[in-house]
Amino acid sequence: MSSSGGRRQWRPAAAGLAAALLGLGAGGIVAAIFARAFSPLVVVGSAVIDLTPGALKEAVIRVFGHGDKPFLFVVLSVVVAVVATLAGVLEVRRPWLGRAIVLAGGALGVAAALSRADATPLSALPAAVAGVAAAWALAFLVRRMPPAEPPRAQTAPSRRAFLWWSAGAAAVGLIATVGGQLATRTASAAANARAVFKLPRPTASTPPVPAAASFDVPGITPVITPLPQFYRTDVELVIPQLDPQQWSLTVHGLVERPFTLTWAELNELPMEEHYVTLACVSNEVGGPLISTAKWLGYPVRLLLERAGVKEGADMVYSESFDGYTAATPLEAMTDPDRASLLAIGMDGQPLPFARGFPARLVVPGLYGYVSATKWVVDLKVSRFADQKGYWVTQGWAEKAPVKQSSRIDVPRPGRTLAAGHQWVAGVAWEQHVGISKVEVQVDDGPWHEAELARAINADTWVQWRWAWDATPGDHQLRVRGTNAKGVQQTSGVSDVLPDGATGWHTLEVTVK
Ligand SMILES: Nc1nc2c(c(=O)[nH]1)N[C@H]1C(S)=C(S)[C@@H](COP(=O)(O)O)O[C@H]1N2
Ligand SMILES: [Mo]
Repeated sequence: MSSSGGRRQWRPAAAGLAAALLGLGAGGIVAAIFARAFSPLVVVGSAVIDLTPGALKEAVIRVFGHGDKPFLFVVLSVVVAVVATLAGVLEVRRPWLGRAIVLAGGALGVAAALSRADATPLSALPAAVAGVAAAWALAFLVRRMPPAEPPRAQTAPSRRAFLWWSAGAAAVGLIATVGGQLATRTASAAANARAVFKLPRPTASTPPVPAAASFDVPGITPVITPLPQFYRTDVELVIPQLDPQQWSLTVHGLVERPFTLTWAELNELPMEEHYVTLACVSNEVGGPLISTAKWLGYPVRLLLERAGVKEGADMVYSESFDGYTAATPLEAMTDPDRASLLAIGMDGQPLPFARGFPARLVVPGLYGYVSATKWVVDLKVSRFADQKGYWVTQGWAEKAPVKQSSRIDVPRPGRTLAAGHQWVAGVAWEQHVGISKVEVQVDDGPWHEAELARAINADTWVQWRWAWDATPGDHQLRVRGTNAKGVQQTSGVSDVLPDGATGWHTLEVTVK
């Protein structure tokens, strides 16, 4: 049980781990006070996201869905634990070697923090404090480590003291970590601002969702997605909380009259309301990364008119406060028949923080990665030949109109159903084009035309249902749509990369 350093083997590991916890806790507290969103693990995690190749990133999102960020934290925690253990073991063998590793970890955190687009010098403080505190704690604990074969009489108290110091450091670190998290989440200026913000009334309001838009079929996807169920994809590791007083939007680039719009100015502008279905390019056939909301905002077209777009431009390059970018075709933003919005409201509320508060883009008919920039602060009129958006640099397509698709929501795959009447139902979409027909096939039988609900507009999905007289046995159900131009949804299967999945959604059920 003795290591060559003459210490029990678990003790160096315990010292390393306790020191790491203490350091992370100290960093978390400093972050909560001085630099929200720059706690050490978060900045390293964000850097990892940035450095991960696009395909791997997509694979992780596909496997873990909304759990992609918890997964990243688990991986990071394991890495930190392994390195901390190693630092403990090495520090015992050679003083300063472990501390050097810990300080190098802190330096890595500092570099990661300063690499963020929204970093200030203060952003480096949490990781720096974490590194120094962990190094100091490591030396402190190793000094209190009892030798392996001390005189018998002194063994018990000395061992116990080490145990207490280690456990104490670890506990303080954990409490500080949790405390830092709680402090970060509550009572920020942004949270207060959002809480008191009264959404302006739309000057052009849309009629309420017609009753005929919804079928009374248990389990069918509601036409308007309840906010907590609205899919979410973004690269931001912690949800940004921008103070609208600090927010502004600059419109510049290939324009005659560049300008900057403040939050107060934006709220004076006449707002429009539109129902729009937003979709992620990473949505597999039959997948969940698509949702619908009522958006409130100011037409981007009018912002561009005010700026005066110059000859030769074909793209609008939007940037979020932290450097995320998207390149959107100019014509989608200037078309008076397309409700491209600088949105500030969602379903009658200010945008939730996770949705881009105070403002984001919503462009009907284009996948979110080329259009729906959240926390948007900059619109640069540009040319596709000159600049690429974030995901396009990772191998995704430059132009990404939403592809026609349809999904079976009822019954769920793998279900066992009773014979007789069963609804087969779901949603179909091709935003900004619309759907004219949906058909369902059982096994290799004929295609049956489903009943279509009333579409709210061509920018939203539409519900469909078909009454199935289910017969006992194992069955395969399949759906396909036809768009408003008469074009049938392709049966050709393609992957989500580079510009969206295609194919007919197919699932199996058992009828008893
Ligand atoms: N700032 C920022 N905006 C972003 C993204 C992002 O990662 N960061 N992701 C885009 C992608 S890929 C999609 S599909 C939509 C998703 O919007 P939602 O999370 O509100 O559903 O936001 C877009 N806007
Ligand atoms: Mo997306």
